[in-house]
This record gives sequence, structure tokens and C-alpha cells, in this order.
Amino acid sequence: MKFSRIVFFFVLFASIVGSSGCSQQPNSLSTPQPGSNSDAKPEKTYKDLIVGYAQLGAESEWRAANTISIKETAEQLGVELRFLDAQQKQENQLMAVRKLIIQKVDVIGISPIVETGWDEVFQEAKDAGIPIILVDRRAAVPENLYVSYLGSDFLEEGRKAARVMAELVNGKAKIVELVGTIGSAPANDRYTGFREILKNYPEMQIIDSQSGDFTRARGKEVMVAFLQKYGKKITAVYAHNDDMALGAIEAIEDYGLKPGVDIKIVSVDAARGAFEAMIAGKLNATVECNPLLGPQFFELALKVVNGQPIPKWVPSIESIFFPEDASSVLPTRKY
Ligand code: GYE
Repeated sequence: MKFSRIVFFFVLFASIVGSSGCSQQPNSLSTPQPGSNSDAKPEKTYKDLIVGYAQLGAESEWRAANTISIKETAEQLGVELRFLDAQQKQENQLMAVRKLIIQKVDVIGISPIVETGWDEVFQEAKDAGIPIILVDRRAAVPENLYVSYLGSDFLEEGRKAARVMAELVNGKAKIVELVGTIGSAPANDRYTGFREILKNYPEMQIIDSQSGDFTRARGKEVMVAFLQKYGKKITAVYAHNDDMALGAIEAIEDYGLKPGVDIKIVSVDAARGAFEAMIAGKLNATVECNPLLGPQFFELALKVVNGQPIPKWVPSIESIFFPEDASSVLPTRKY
């Protein structure tokens, strides 16, 4: 077991908060001194909170873990949660936010399915005095339309995937890419971050790139089509999530090649299915993206409701995992 291969990337809050342009400027989620304002209204507790949550769908193992984390944390803390699932349709998610505004919840959490198209509905929430917290995925809106973004550095995940891939293939590969949901923050950034690093490797080429919509079924379909088109020319797969990589693994096996051996595969998420595939020698690495955002989300929600300052971006701490560590790490994985 080579622990040295588990690379931890600790993100510095201070530098990010400092560059966010946020009007509130704390360096952490620190609590103000009690009794500092004797005229203040009594602070709300978790049990006073009504929180709305507009989840985007149930497309992946990652999303399932994320939903469980939100629901379980609400239950543990005694928060009243109004949870709506948009089934991967932006129109449903817009309706969900409007429903939560009508219900006058205290805070709305949302994982926006795609980056654009949120200005109007977020403005409606703002006009109703309901703060928006972006969870997991960013939205391309002015910073005054949401109070905080809690989630990963997807660009860095794309860079990590490319660095790992370069090592695996010794700087030489014909890569096919399975892109996530078109227009989503993780797909946009994982696409861009990967290419940033590839610039340094002239013999690594992306020969095709198609969306598998972050699902196993679509990932498989797209990989079948890639194999029909390029056959053995393909030497590597970059999948924007584990589910699509698992779909690609099935397609490669059906085609008669060995995933992880004939075709190297790197994906993102580090969900349990990826660990099992690594143990079976079919996946070469997975870049971690942490879905267990429930505790941090409700902590932010309570602070917002109590008028306490919060950072504009709360990033997750994430690693990269390799097959040689998979057996020892799998029992500790919570998703
Ligand atoms: O990587 C993927 C999911 O938004 C980070 O969405 C999330 C992504 C995750 O469907 O598996």
C-alpha cells in the first residue's frame, strides 16, 4: 500500500475568500463572540429552520450520496427540510425554486443543473428575502444573487485527471472523453482543466469528446459508438464521472478489449463503484469529488439566517485514489 500516492490537495480558504470580491469578508466559518450585540434578536437554532432544497436529479452514485447526506443531516439536526428533485430538467428546478419561494422557506439550497438561466428566479428569491446557497454546482449569476457556493474546484479536478493520465500513458495517448451534462459547471470545468495540462503533452491527443450526461447508461452508449468509430486506435478514456467510466468499462469488455489494460481509464468522483473497478483492475485512477455536503450546508444556512458572515466559496478537500490503495480504502468509503 503506497500512501505516498494518495495526494492530498488542501485548499487555502483565505486566498479564495480574499479574491472572491465578497462584501462580507470573514476568513472562516467562525462564530461571532456571544453577547457582542445585546440588542440582537435571539439567535435561531437548527430546530427553528425551514430549508428548501432544489436537487437536480438522481443521475449518479455521487448524486445519491449527496441527497442522502442532505436528508440525513437535516434529520439529525432537527431542521425542517422541503426537498424537491428536478429529475435532471432545468424547467423543473426553476419551478421548484418558485415553489419554495411561495412556501416562504428561510433558505434555499440548490445544485443548479447547468450554469446559465438562473438570474430571474434568483432575483425573485432575493426580492422575497430568501437567501440562495449554491451547493455542489455553481451558477453563472452576479455574486449578489447568492450568499455562498459550497462545492468543489472542478477545474482542479480536470487538471488532476490530466496529470494522472499523463503519468499512466507516459505522455502518449489517443484519448476519448466522456463529458458530463452539457452546460453544467463540473462538465465545463473538467473539460477545461484537463486541456490546460494536456497543452504540455503534444503526443496526448483527444480524438473525440461526447456527452454521456453523467449516467452509466449514456456513458456506455457513447463508448460503444467511439469503439465502432475508432476501434483499437483508442488508448485512453477520460470520464467526467465514475458512472460514465463504469459504462465505458462494460462497452470495452463487450468489444473484446481489457479496460484498465488495453485502454487506460481515469475518472472523477471516487465513489464506491470506482473502488470496486480499481480492485478488479479495470479502472486506473479516480479523482475525488466529495458529495457529503449536508453538514456544511446546514451550518451555512443557520449562519445566514442569523446574519452571520460566511465565505463566498467553501471548497471541499479532495484526493486522488489508485488501484494499489483501493482495497484498503474501500471499507472506509461512505459513498
Ligand atoms: O461528479 C457527477 C454528478 O455535480 C459534482 O454530478 C457533481 C457531479 C458529479 O452527476 O457524478
